[in-house]
Amino acid sequence: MSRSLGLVGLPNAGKSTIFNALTSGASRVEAYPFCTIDPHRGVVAVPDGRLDRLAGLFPDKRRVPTTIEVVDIAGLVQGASQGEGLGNQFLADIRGVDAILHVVRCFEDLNVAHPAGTPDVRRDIEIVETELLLKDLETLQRRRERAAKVARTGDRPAKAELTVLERLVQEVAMGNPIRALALTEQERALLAELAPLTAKPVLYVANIGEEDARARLEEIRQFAEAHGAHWIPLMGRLEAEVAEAAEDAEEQAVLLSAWGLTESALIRLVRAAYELLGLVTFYTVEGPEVRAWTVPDGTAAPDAGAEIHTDFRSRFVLAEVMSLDQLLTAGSERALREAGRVARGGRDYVVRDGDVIHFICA
Ligand SMILES: Nc1nc2c(ncn2[C@@H]2O[C@H](COP(=O)(O)OP(=O)(O)OP(=O)(O)O)[C@@H](O)[C@H]2O)c(=O)[nH]1
Ligand SMILES: [Mg+2]
Repeated sequence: MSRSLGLVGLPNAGKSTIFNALTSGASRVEAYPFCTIDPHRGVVAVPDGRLDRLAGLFPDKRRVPTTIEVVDIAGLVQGASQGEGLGNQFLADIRGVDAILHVVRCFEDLNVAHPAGTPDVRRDIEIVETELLLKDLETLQRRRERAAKVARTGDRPAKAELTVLERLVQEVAMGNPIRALALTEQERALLAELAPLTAKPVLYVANIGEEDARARLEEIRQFAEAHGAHWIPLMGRLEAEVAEAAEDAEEQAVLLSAWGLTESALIRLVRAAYELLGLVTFYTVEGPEVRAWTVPDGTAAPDAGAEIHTDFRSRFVLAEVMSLDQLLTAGSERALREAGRVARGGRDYVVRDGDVIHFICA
């Protein structure tokens, strides 16, 4: 299943521009059915040099990259949590994503209105986060009222839930996002049900124009550091123009290099998002395909197999595991086998980034 990233931010921060940079041209996965469903959702192929090199060993097989979904979410204004602007639609959109790409406007342009006059990194970030916090506060308070009512009847679980909710309401009311809290098992279980917005991991994306943005980047850097968060700068409009003009990834790379950019926004964002979400990539060579798959770091082999087919979890017998680097050096699977470098993993084998796996199933 593809992971999804939601572009969130103030109106005119450049979310749709960045969406276009990520989903147009070479990065589109045309065969993917969701690609055309909705102009605000795109499924893109994850650029992966290792997959390309692996596929080079199997010239008659099709290369199938793993995918990631990007969602262009409507701009969020002050009061959005109370239904201002486009109201509550953005909430449903944010609830559905695995991580938030918080787009922060760093470009100057008098022709592009800013909802608060002029860009101010810290204030702009805070407007957006405050709305998310207010929405979570509302969710938690509503649940607290319900728990309080049941607790008055002497119900033990409701009393325990009420205690948990009291603390969470207090933290969120003080402006602490849920992702910043150290949670107990009990809190975690309750939150899994409530799916609060501020529990989602966030990556700050500084959208810079062609003018000097050093002062704003420094502010973002400091903000992110103080909050233990990741951030990346990118030139959204330039990247969108290049992605639209280029026929394929190679041409895109050539055009970007003229601007001194060595990697596309997509490559950099995907890498940052994988790190943020703790994801690893493993590979399979089966039938007509050489294919990349994404799983959370720490996934055991039967669960990784279930990405391919749900049956694989129960039918799992063993995993034959090769390291992609060793396979590339050996030049063929056969050479690697003869050198005795194909490992066998049981049900408790934990998949590592860069594994090439044959799943042996009953
Ligand atoms: N000058 C300049 N304009 C930019 C840059 N990036 C985006 N824009 C322009 O800013 C305007 C708003 O960009 P969008 O990408 O539509 O912004 P958005 O965040 O999707 O806005 P909403 O959908 O209204 O929330 C467009 O006219 C873009 O062309 C930039 O780096 N420099
Ligand atoms: Mg937009």
